[in-house]
Amino acid sequence: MADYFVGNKEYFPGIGKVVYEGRQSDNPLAFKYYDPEKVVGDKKMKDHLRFAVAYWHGFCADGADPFGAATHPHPWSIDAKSPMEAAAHKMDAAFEFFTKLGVEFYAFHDRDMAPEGASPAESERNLRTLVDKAGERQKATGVKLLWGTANLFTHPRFMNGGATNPEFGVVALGAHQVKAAIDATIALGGQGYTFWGGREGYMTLLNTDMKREKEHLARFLLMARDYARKQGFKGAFYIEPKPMEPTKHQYDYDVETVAGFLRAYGLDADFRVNIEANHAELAGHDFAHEIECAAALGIFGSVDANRGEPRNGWDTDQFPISYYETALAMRAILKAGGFTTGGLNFDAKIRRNSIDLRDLFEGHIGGMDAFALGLEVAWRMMRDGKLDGFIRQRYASFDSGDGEKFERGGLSLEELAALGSESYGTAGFTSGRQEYLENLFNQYLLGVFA
Ligand code: XLS
Ligand code: NI
Ligand code: NI
Repeated sequence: MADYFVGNKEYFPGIGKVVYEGRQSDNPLAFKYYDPEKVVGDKKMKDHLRFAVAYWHGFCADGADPFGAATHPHPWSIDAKSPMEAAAHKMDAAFEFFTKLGVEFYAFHDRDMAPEGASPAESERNLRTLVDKAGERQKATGVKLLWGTANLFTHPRFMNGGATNPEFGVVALGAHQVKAAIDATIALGGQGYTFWGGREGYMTLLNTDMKREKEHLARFLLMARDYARKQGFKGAFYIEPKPMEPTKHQYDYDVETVAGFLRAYGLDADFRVNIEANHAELAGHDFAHEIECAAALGIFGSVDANRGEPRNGWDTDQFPISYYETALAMRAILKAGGFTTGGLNFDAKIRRNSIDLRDLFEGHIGGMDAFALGLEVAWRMMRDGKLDGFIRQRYASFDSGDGEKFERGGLSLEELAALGSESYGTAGFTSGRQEYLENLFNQYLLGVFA
């Protein structure tokens, strides 16, 4: 094994293990709310939150944007003599980061971890070599794989799509990559496998057979599922909804759309959704809305934790910082029963002009603190039960009598209509009390009910 595969260099010198110091701490490199071992309700914080770091943003994205070149230092690629050596160094940096930050999980795309080779076979060999190294690093550090995925959007060959490409040859090349990425995910004990269809959509209907493309996507997913199950994969498959970008329209628009698609093609038993906060916003939804939708449909899986910039119409992938939003999201997650295979993956990047190595730590620390506090607030609300009690009460007329009969399908429209004339004048005049509930929510947020 080449020397560069035995990592010994420190890439984040001067930064030690990030620890919990409490809300009074003025140490920017300490947690203010995230106290991994603290028990909240039935579980430790770390087991509720299951934080993951995204390999692509942390160690691959370099600050380049459509208007300017890379700005991030990436010390791990400076002395590398080959793309494979650079990938090995990058992995050392990544695992150093995971362990110093104290996250238990990470997520990656095939091409984040290993460079594309001169042929599909060489690309697969490259990936296997790096997967072996990742396996060793996982064993040595205890860090686990939340999910793996394949990148079917960066290479120019995917400019017209991956699984929905109008050329069969490209679909087949995509399958080669997905098969290898599934193998990699299984080899690393991944708890999930994600499909984000960045280019599975269209730029104009003038050149698109939408029906055919969607059928191809479904066929591709069925094949991937069957292959993974045959190889013994027990984890969850996730579809990550996003309405657009880079395509004008992405088929996996939002949770409801994905749910309909999964049912239409018989994929609903194996697939769940990986909900990204910024994507929810692009679809015109609240983050918590998407989580509640998924929970109601029984397909809640995992979360890409980030935030958008509401005045920008693209995926800015910023670190989450709003306690209000994280509290609403954690409430929805707790209501959904919490995570099983999924977790909170920081699909978030530091800004182009954040060029110190500590910035990556500080971004994650802020995000982890935001969710830790969100969890505490959500737990307070659940335990106290005022909000849930209010909601239950609001629907109480369906708990017994004719309401209950209606719910279980025991009334015809004629019967229902007859009951309608009886409730005339009395039903319909109950306040939704939104203002009271919003104020109550703020009291939980401020720790008044602790
Ligand atoms: C892009 C997506 C992507 C997926 C993984 O918008 O969020 O990063 O999470 O392919
Ligand atoms: Ni994402
Ligand atoms: Ni995204």
